[in-house]
Amino acid sequence: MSTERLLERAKVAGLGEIAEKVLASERLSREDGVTLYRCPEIHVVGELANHVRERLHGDLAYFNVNQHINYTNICNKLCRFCAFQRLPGQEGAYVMSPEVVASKITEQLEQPVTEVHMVAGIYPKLPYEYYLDILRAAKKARPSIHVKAFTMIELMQIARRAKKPLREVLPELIEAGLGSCPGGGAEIFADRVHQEGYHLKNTGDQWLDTARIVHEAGLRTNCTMLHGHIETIEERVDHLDRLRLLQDETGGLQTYIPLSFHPENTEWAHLPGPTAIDELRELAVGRLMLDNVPHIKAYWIMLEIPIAQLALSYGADDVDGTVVEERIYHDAGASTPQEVKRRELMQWIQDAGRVPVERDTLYRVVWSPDENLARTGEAAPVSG
Ligand code: V47
Repeated sequence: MSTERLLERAKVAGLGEIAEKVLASERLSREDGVTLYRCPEIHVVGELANHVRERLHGDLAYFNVNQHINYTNICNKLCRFCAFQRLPGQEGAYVMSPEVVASKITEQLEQPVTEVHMVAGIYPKLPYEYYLDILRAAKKARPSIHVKAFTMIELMQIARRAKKPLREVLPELIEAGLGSCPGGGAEIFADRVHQEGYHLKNTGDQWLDTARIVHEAGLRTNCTMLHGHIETIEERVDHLDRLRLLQDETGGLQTYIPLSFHPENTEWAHLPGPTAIDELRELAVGRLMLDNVPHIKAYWIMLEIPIAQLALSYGADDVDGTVVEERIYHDAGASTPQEVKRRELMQWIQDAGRVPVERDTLYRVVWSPDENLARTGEAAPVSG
């Protein structure tokens, strides 16, 4: 769509001033964020986000060939939104030994997996050595694999068990194989929501302080926001603004992933959860507000495939990966398939009118239909 047409449509939707800022690559204010959330013209919000997405990435849409391993579901944080957690001894509770982690990885050796994504509950009995051992086991099973592991709350727990400051623990985790960190566990930073929904977990400030230390240690992380439960629009805008300020400081955030609340089997099962339109708006507002985060991920496992396809025209440029075995969303009612093959992911992206590019965890090109891209290995700008 031409910029004139986009501006015209935005003016009719009451988004004229915001559109002018977007076209001039100017930062949006918190008030602009609230306006975007309240605007009934969701398609115009999406068109603005698509403009930014195409300015940054053209028609490219990224995916990777990855594998998720949730090494334990035992957790003492009792988050009200979570269906995955179990108490020690409860039916279904498990902890994977380093050998089991290794065997999950060797089972996939025939597949061109480049990343293992490892996150889990907080089980205080696990010793510091356990975390080093699962990293080592993963790297030994497949030396070329990039290990993206441990959310900020897990890192806080690991440092507690190591009885050392995180700054001293991170080099040891890196030595054992840690390559980057996922973005989960941020939820909504606002204290009100923290108190009501997950008061035993890290606060918003602790999440941000931990991510700052991780970035300073040279690791990149992703970031998330769990939406569609008890949070207000203003609390979502506050969350996005605080992520944006962290990124101004460190440049360490690679990808933002809005996580849609799945209510089934949780203490918040009475809440309806977000609609498909809410999910598309969340991706679009994320793209528009987080002007300094290079990538926006539409996590297909959580969204369902048709919404992930639409999302590629609502600000998202990434759909995550092949995943293999997912528990957090399936325990909370997700009905998406557990595993998709590389070829299927590429076909969905093509069917959505985008050009699939296989990336590694750090957004270097693994495969692209464009030989130049594939040769240089430069997928997309990653700031910092
Ligand atoms: O930390 C838990 C959230 C996260 C529910 O970094 C729930 O590339 C919705 O962070 N409904 C795990 N959300 C998923 C995650 C993630 C996924 C894909 C890629 C990346 C990445 C990160 O999911 C948890 C929590 O914030 N969560 N329960 C639920 N019922």
